[in-house]
Amino acid sequence: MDIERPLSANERIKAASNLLRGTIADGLTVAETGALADDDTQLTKFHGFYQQDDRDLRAERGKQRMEKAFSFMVRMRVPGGIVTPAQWLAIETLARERANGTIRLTTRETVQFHGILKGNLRPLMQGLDAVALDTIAACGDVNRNVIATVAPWQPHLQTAIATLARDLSAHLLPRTRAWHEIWLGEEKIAGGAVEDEPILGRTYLPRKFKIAIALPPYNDVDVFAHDLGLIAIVEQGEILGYNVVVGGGMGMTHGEPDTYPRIGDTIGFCKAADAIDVAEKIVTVQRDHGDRSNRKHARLKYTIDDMGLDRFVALVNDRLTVKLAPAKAFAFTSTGDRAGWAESPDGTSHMTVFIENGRIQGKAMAGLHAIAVLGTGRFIMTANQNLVLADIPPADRPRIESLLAEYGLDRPVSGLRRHAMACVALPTCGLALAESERYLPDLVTRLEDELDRFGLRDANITIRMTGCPNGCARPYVSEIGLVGRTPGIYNLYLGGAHEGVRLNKLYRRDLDGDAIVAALSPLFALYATHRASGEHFGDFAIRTDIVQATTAGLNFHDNLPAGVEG
Ligand code: SRM
Ligand code: SF4
Repeated sequence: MDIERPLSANERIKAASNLLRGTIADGLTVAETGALADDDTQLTKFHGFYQQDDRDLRAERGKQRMEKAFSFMVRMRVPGGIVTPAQWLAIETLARERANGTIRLTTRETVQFHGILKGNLRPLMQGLDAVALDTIAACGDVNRNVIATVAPWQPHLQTAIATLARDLSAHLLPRTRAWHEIWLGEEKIAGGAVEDEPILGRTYLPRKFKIAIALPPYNDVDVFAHDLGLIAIVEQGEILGYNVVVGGGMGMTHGEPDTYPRIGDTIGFCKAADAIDVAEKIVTVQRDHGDRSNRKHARLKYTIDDMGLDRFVALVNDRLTVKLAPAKAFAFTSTGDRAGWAESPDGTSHMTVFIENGRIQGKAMAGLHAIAVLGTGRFIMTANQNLVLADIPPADRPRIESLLAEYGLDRPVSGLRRHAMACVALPTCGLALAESERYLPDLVTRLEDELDRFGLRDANITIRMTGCPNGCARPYVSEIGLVGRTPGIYNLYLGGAHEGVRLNKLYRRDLDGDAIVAALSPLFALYATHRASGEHFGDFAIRTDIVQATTAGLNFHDNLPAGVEG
């Protein structure tokens, strides 16, 4: 029997917010502070932005008794990650004029702007709206940006899944007009008409909710790391429907074994036409049964583990007109992005541009500007923080090739670097315990030297770093995972599957950079000499007992190597 527990503070804030309005609009006019009211900083997430402060400056400003260096991070909603060159140019202008001059591609196929001062929030939102972009529900207790496999070289299938991503995002979007009122100055609803939230409910979801759509053989979206994953099943060149995966998630807290990353469970198959209904019913089961007391226990993964998968599936099927059918067979080969150029049967070409940790600035920004000005093709952001220049007609390809070369956007990188991801972390992320984006490139350089010693420069090994255990770069499904503990110190995880179908396992605690290199170098040596043909590093780590396989979120913290427990 459920024990009544008090609702979390966020539930109170949502309930009192008048459908996400709070006092945000008033707070924008207060010139004495660069910040917003505390409760409003929870509500702004639903509008797609976070209040932050520059952590590099925190101590110094504290000493001088100055207010923290407040600024805001704004995240766009771009289902499927697709923008036009004209939209790209607008994003770039806004980054330069209203933010810190950089564009940050995220692990969820969108853009974050950093360093926005309070007075620049409205102009930025209006600038996005002017090119048909928005930030609605990019953060907060709602369905987030829906991501989808990036495979423009299969145009017919890519269009189908990108359309589903857009439709899902629109269907599950909050219905409140708060965003339009506050940021665009839209008239308040006249005549006392009552807005409602028929799907999400007036206090929205208990926690964030994330959807990914994968198109085998590519698991470039890490479909098993999502609250809801849809895996396209293709027969005779058409998408028949989707396998449905539920309860994936990455976040955990150091030292709290009740929190854990989890790989989603496959619960069945639905026809393509039913996918939106299936998503809606899964969302509403989570809305009604998710934990609204403890936010660390509120994601769908815990709802499922608490009630049991069978009961969860029964609840979903009860709400569905067309019940889930048995799942169908499929296979994944990788989680990474393709390298370089690919061609479609219709003659168009697609170039995957490697963007280290998604940060675009300086020469890379100038190069992408020069390409966008040509107005050809589309820009597609990937869930691996890269950018695909898609649908380039044959006549435009030579010009783009020369621009890529001129701006260094086609430089070859090692297998490790190409499969590396780091979260933002310092200086903007308020939750960071250690560096990530600013540190991983140097660490990869050191690891490349080790890989070179063993002839492994081209080995495709996934490595992901986060500055804290929340898992924003999905480190727990990588072959090498590094998770920040304190400044300069990381836990090292091994044994994730290259295809993103298995969690990794803690291998060593509390390592600094030297210790990380010292721990991995002998394993690279063993891998070079003892791997089976085609065997990936993560599978090798399991087969050779370097770590035990993690078979479910609930045993992520079990069976650790000797000396690592406790
Ligand atoms: Fe994340 C919180 C950045 C993808 C799990 N994430 C944050 C915040 C907003 C910090 C905060 O709450 O104050 C970070 C802002 C940093 C900054 O300064 O910009 C942040 N998360 C990011 C991004 C930008 C990482 C990146 O380098 O690309 C990604 C933006 C995605 C997007 O465009 O929507 C990002 N975050 C993820 C992912 C990966 C994914 O979704 O595929 C995860 C793990 C998957 C999952 O959700 O389980 C993730 N972020 C979290 C969590 C832990 C959630 C949990 O269930 O425990 C937090 C903290 C929280 O929610 O309390 C968090
Ligand atoms: Fe911040 Fe932690 Fe997410 Fe990195 S993983 S961006 S440090 S919340």
